[in-house]
Amino acid sequence: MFWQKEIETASRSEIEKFQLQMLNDTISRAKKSKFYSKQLENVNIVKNIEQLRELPFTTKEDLRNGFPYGFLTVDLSEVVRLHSSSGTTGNPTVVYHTAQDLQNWANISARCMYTAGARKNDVFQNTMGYGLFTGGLGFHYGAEKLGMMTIPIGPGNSKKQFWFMKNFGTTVVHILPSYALRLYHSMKEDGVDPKKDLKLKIFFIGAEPHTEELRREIQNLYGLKAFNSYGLSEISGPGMAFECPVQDGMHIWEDFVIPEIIDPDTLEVLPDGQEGEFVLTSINRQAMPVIRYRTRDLTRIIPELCPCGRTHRKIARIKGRTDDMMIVNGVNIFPVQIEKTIMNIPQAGKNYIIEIMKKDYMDKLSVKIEINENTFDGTLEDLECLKRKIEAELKAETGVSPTVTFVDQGTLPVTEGKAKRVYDLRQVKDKR
Ligand code: DLL
Repeated sequence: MFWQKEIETASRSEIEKFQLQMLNDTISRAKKSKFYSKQLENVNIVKNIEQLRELPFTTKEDLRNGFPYGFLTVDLSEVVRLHSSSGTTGNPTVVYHTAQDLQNWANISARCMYTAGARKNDVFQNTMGYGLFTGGLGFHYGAEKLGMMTIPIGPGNSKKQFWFMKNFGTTVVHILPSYALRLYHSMKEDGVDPKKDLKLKIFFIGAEPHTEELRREIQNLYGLKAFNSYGLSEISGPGMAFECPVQDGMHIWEDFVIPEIIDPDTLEVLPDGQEGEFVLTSINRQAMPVIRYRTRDLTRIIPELCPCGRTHRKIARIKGRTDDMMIVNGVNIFPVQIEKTIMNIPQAGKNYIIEIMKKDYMDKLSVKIEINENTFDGTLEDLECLKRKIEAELKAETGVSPTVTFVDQGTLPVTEGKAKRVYDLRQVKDKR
């Protein structure tokens, strides 16, 4: 059931045949929503997959503008869950699921895990966040579907993590790549050697950009295989593309989504092999399908067939993004969220920069703000109070804990033209 040979090794023409059917079903379903009833007003039936290119794109902005129910295709009574983006700036993007959507998502997640070698007798520890973020619940149900004993431990508390690993013989772990490194070093501090003391075999790593080098390091430190996992909340969450044992690119499950790569400037569809923006059409979603959704992620489709025998095409490791979204320890943040918080505080000047660094293997966000000498004339204690107030507000806004430092007015760099606010000092370089 988890290795669906007929589907996963189907020929290109067979794949296109079922995709066409699913795409047309999706279009007629999507037209029940307020947004697509207008957007697809003149679209009736698509006769071949190529014609997908003629349909308009959907953007994150559209989803925000459609808040709260503009994309919903079913009666609210059919919806059994929602997931939503964090942050309070503007409308969040909210994604709705019917019971069938959750079933389909669990099935595709179970397929990913099976592909990487996880089996019913494995013990699965899920260190991803449970809640509005899709990492936790998404793979939770896939793991249970596969029949693994599932430990819904959630993120953080490293000592507890390896206590569970040791006592319950965890073999498979779902983890952020940045946290995998941090966890290893906590183990080391406590004298735990994962290679000797634990039974770990497989890590699923994803939700944030990481390099091939980092993957290799994780594999070497723990003595296991780490599989890259890609997904986004707008199309369910984790499980959309996943590595097979060949570990050279992630299979996009083409019975769940139709992938395209476009030039982000001209919006032209690019041939397989060329790098551009990843665009996805969900063809197996009920409550809220999206058509030609611009993910803003940069990658390319690998043209060669995979030696594993699966015919669903693969994408290369995600290279970066075409927008300014930052991913800090797996949490998605837009600079505008930080700007809005600062602008609401009169004592803070208007010039600021955001730095992201690595410290103790985790991402650290720091915000340097010029003090406004016209509106701030307090003591050093007042300054400390102000710093804590801004830090608390930034935490409430972004969900991470940034450090605020004040600098004198006029000391931050002033760029000509578009201000450069974000300095990502993590050096995510990529070889693929
Ligand atoms: O991050 C879903 C997920 C959870 C994927 C757990 C994998 C594992 P969002 O919070 O909506 O959903 O963020 C989606 O994260 O557009 C990419 O920019 C980035 N991203 C996700 N997976 C990877 C990956 C989840 N393997 C956004 N490599 C996406 C690089 C990734 N970036």
